[in-house]
Amino acid sequence: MLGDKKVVFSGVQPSGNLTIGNYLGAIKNFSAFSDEYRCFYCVVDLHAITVRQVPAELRRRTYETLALYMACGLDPEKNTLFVQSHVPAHAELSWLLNCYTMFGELSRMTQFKDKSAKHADNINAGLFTYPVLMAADILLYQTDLVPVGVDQKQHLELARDIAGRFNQAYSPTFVVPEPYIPQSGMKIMSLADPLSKMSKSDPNPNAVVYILDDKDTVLRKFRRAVTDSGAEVRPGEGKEGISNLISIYRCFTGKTEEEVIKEFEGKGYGDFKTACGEACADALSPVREEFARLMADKAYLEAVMKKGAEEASYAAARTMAKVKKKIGFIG
Ligand code: AQP
Repeated sequence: MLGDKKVVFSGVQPSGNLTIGNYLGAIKNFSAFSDEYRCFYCVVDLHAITVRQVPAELRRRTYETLALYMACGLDPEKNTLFVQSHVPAHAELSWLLNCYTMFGELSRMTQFKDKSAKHADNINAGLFTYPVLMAADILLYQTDLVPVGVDQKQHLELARDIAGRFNQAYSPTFVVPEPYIPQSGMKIMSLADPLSKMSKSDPNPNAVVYILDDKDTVLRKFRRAVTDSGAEVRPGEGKEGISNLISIYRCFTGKTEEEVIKEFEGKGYGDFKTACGEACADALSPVREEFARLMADKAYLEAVMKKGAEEASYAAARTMAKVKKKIGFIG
């Protein structure tokens, strides 16, 4: 709680062009909290450098991610929108929490295993301690609720364990956060390999639909999506590609599984893929337009970042003072 409101925190890494996985699993759901909760939405650039980034691209994507937050409906007057590296308390609390996190716990994180396999030439310590920084992000704001995609559930459980451990070692200090994984926040899978997650850092652009792809590109990518040799639009074993497309279609149209199956009865995969592309492109078209408008006004984006960093720093300072006192540091 902050004041009389419960707190929501979430973040997205500026580590690539944002995908419909980031949109459906996370950002699309953020604005629903703005009226009732005190909301902090962060562009987590410190997380992004666990994988090598080209500096100019990281800078550009940081602006773009902030602009996308707003283009997806987040009003900076109602939400604190900020960049993680502008609030040094994230890194500071992360160090402290490292000392309350076990090596064995971090070793079990599936994202670490996946990313170390993908970046075998750069298995840095930051990649390993990434979930501790994520715990710091969340606990710093006394967060009650964290809207994330289902792929982040394991990290959130660790944040809860760290909070509980610290509270038990001293006295209640951190709110123990709950995940908020909306029904529409299903795990969106790659269009080229429906057994792996759709990821913004996937080197195959046909595997991924980006939020900012134009309509023709979206339609082409859905048409090329990998499916099985069957013809019936229905989820099932060995039909991971079609199951994924059904999830995506449902997220964009709000239809139930039964409604989708009925709608495409007697029609082939081709018709269904076209309908998926149309639904996706139509939903994203207003986002793309608003994004272009916002990106043309860098001074405004910088003013939003500055205001957000001030608001976040103020809230973070309260938690840091409490934590340092409990640990025994001289204030
Ligand atoms: N495929 C997905 N399905 C559902 N939700 C997803 N999210 C990401 N991909 C999917 C959700 O998006 C939010 C922000 O993710 P992130 O940028 O912090 O990092 P990530 O989960 O590692 O996302 P990516 O796209 O896979 O990035 P890279 O390729 O850089 O690692 C989170 O809430 C996440 O659940």
